[in-house]
Amino acid sequence: MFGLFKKKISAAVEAVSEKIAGGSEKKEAVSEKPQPKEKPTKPVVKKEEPIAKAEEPKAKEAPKAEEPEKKGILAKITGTFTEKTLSDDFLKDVLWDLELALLENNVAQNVSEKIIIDIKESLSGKSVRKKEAQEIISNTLKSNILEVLDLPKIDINAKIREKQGEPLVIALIGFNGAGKTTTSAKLAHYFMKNKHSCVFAAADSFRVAAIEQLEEHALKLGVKIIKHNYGADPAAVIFDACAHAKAKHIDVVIADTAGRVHTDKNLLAELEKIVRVNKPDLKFLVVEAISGNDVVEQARIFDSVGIDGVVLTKWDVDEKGGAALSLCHTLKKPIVFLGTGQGYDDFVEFDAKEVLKSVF
Ligand SMILES: Nc1nc2c(ncn2[C@@H]2O[C@H](COP(=O)(O)OP(=O)(O)O)[C@@H](O)[C@H]2O)c(=O)[nH]1
Ligand SMILES: [Mg+2]
Repeated sequence: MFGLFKKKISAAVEAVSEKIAGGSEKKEAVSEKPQPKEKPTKPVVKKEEPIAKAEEPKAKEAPKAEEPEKKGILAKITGTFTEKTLSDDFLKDVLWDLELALLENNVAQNVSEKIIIDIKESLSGKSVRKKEAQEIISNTLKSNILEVLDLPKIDINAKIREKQGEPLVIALIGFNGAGKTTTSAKLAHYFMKNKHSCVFAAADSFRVAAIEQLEEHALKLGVKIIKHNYGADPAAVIFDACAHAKAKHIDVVIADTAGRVHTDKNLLAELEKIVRVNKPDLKFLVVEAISGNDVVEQARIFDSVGIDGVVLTKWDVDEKGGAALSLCHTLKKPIVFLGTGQGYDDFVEFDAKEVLKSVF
């Protein structure tokens, strides 16, 4: 998980830490702490302090040219020579590389900005070596990512129990091709493994072959499917599936809805009707992990009907991870499952701490 994210972000942290460590020593890049002034014409020669003077006699040039280098190395080891502190301007420049890496991994701009501000605050006015810089940056990244991702979990199995005999109704919503039908099948497989019975509601009566696609899964999984004809009212299909589930004491109704383009007002109105009529217990937004920054816009539009959680699909295709951060930050709703392939078992419960462990 987060494979690419890990690779790219680790590389950026490494590079940025290197620059920051350099910046802790380079005068031109950072603000200087006031130091006791030395008279330039009369350097005080101490045994342990090397002399770095270009005006020295030529005969002594060779050994003296090496001395400042020695001093630099010694300073790096002891840390005593680092007298410059990191200025905000310098950090802003240097941390841009990290911000870019976050943006390239589809982390929404407001999320990456917050991360960078936090890192800047942790480093500002400090004088650090590479390892410390790396530690500060990694820890700030970790705490920020955890803060964004670690939202209260949805315990679906507990929700089924809470319904006390009534079916739990789950509606999957999202764009065409996001993976709603595949996720319907994976959910059914997941519930059956947990000894819960399911019924499908073929509520995508809009897209060509959508009903047949779900029927195929129903057949393979041995799950009953409630369907109407194409063009039928999807709210009515789900209503019938709920009635069937109640009559047959089925635990879960999984409603596979039509993929809707958020600019299509009719389809959104249809979704609102589904919610008004059937009051699903859980509305899961199904989103591809490969979505770019438009994921935030998608989430906001679909959240007009009230999203309870997210299923992030195609995690196996793209491990950037940024979409996960952006969605959680925008919706403040948890990612419930990750789709990790096309098989029924390629479906894992999302755990923020586990994900984080795999990144750092
Ligand atoms: N690699 C991969 N492919 C997926 C995943 N989920 C769905 N797909 C594929 O994405 C395509 C669209 O999925 P579908 O369920 O029809 O999307 P829908 O239009 O939202 O119902 C299909 O080819 C699926 O096999 C996933 O987690 N990983
Ligand atoms: Mg579909």
